[in-house]
Amino acid sequence: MQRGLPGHMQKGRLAIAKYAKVLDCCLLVLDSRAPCSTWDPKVAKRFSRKLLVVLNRADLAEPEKTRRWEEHFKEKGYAVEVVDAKSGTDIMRLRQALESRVKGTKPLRVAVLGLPNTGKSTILNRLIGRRASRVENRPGVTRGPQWVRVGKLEILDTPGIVSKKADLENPILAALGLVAADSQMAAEWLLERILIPNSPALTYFGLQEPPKQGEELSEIAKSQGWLRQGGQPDLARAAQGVLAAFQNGKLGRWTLEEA
Ligand SMILES: Nc1nc2c(ncn2[C@@H]2O[C@H](COP(=O)(O)OP(=O)(O)OP(=O)(O)O)[C@@H](O)[C@H]2O)c(=O)[nH]1
Ligand SMILES: [Mg+2]
Repeated sequence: MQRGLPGHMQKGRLAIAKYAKVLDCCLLVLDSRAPCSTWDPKVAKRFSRKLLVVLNRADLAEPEKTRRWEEHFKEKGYAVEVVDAKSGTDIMRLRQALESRVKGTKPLRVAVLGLPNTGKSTILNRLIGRRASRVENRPGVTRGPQWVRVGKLEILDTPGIVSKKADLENPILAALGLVAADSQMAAEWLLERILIPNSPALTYFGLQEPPKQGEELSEIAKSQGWLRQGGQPDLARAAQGVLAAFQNGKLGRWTLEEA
């Protein structure tokens, strides 16, 4: 057991070890905005050629950078599909990629793995065409592994797994809403990157130009009227507002990591 991780995430990892032998394929669900931070080297090693990389949330990432990430994983020898599971874009291609792996009459056993809140249950629901698994916009929603069958596919939804304790402190993962870390730290980290000239984030927050480094959060708090009693900027409120807007795509499409 790894210390410092929530209980069901540890159990999730043990369950995967148990199921790995019976699985024919593993969908490793990555967030297209941060494919490197959401990559799981242990899962990749365990499943190797059985791995199919899913670049999800393509609707929130920069298309050209997503193409580069797709190439990157292909060059490493992995099968890759780019999807937006929320609207269902390109899910058909993912289903066909899975069906092409079916051999004879035996069902293909597929697990959906990835960090919490990457969209695993949404992908499963899309693949099977109904709401079999609960979906919510917060990490830790799926509590235990669950098998669902559709045609010749037997799909296992799993609880999101944080494989490294460092992930819990990674500002990128916190900015994406995949782990619950210090939101002020995550918002500051994010704003330094996205409050650049011509950024849609500037327009969204009513700023004329990028604030000085270190003053981003307080400038936004002032422009949005997020103030505490006495008129001081409410930085905690501003951090929540910034992260929510970013995670909902209101600040434009961003890819935070380069291939
Ligand atoms: N914009 C966008 N949102 C998505 C996409 N896929 C999933 N979501 C949203 O992301 C949130 C999390 O989705 P889930 O399917 O519950 O994520 P999960 O990986 O199963 O989460 P856990 O069970 O907690 O590990 C939900 O609000 C989904 O609607 C996508 O491609 N684009
Ligand atoms: Mg889930």
